[in-house]
Amino acid sequence: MEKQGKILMQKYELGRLLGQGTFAKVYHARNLKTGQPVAMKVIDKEKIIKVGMNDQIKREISVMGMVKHPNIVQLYEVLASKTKIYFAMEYVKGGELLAKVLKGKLKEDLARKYFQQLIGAVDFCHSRGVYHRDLKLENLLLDENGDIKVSDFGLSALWESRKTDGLLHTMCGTPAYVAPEVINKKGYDGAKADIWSCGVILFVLLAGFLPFQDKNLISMYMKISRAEFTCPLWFSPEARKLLSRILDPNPRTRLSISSIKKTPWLRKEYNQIEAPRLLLSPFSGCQVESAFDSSTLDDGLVPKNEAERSMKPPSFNAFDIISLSSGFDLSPLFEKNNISTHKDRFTTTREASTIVSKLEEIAQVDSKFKVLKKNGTVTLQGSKVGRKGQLGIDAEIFEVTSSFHIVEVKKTAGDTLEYIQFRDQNLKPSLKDIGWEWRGSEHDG
Ligand code: ISQ
Repeated sequence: MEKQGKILMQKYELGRLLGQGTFAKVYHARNLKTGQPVAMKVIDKEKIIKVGMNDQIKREISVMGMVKHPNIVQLYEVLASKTKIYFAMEYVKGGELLAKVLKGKLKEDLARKYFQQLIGAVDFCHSRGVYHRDLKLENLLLDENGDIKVSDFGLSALWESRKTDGLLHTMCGTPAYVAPEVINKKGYDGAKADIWSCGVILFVLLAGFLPFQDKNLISMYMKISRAEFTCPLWFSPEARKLLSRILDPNPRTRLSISSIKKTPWLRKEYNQIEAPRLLLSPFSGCQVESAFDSSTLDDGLVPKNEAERSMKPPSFNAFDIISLSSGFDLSPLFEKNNISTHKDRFTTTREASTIVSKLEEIAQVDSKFKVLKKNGTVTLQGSKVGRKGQLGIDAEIFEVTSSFHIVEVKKTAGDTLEYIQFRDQNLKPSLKDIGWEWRGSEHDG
């Protein structure tokens, strides 16, 4: 009989170690109920706090939950214990692209295919304001179909370079993929810095070695700053031209993603995997659809077209989960100084439609509020004028998993005291009825 691994939260069985960094370990794991294999990233909260994780890293963690793309390792779920944070991610079978390159340079057509997929994934993230900031070959995995999956979109800053043997050994722990403006600490555009790293990756795929290498770190910095690199003889003229426009030390004149996509080298046998149209809002399943479909919307708010109809509420991301988990509340760092806002959070295992019905029910007691519904937000508009005008309340529903929602209730207008009174006398008791749990308030400012 097979030895059973450690059981995590009665949900996953942990298996072998897949990778290790300073703050995190990745294990192969299996969902006990479905049997689905996952890559489980285990992060030590204490270690992160100890080193004074900067704002950027905290923000980056949030990114993982926001991006769903066929060429990006997907985050399925975030779990948290007192001391650890667990990211259950898509398990990618085919290993690292690095291992393939270590065996030798790739043929131009294969390098093109990987580069097309990489650019597609990066473009997808950039168009949503998400930047990787640490793109390198080690972050590119291969799935069972031989397609690329970019890992650590969001967590890369937590990883230290791993030791590898062979051809690319010297690049570990070096700024080999880092754009000149990042090295020079001038303040940089995340999109242009990622594009530079993509250029370095393309060079490595085609050459089998790094474009900027030197035993002396200062000399290496100099080479990067001046974009001093030489293409091997076997590079085609189109590939050379593309690389010279991507590895441009001036971020302003460096090719943009849209220009890269138009270049003859990339367009040849263009085989980008199409990303589904709406991937930023994983408010999935028919439960949400039914909660917000036109029949339940107020007249004035019925979506007019398909694009509007597909607008769904955003999902809570990993950062929010971490913020909510005890001893790791980072939210005050990110909230705007706006003294007029007051927020409360509730969690529930009920469906989105039930949440909406309950809010409607509460609003209609004593005809206190008019209810408007749009894009995952239920707006309660006070029907009476209070001390500071009509009370306005927005309740935003976020899907964490299909069976777990967070409802963020926010005062948008009117008097704070009236809001608190409504929350404590109407909202909290009614929500308790259906098993909601109040997760605390935030008063900005
Ligand atoms: C997914 N699958 C295999 C290995 C992994 C390593 C890090 C992040 C995600 C992964």
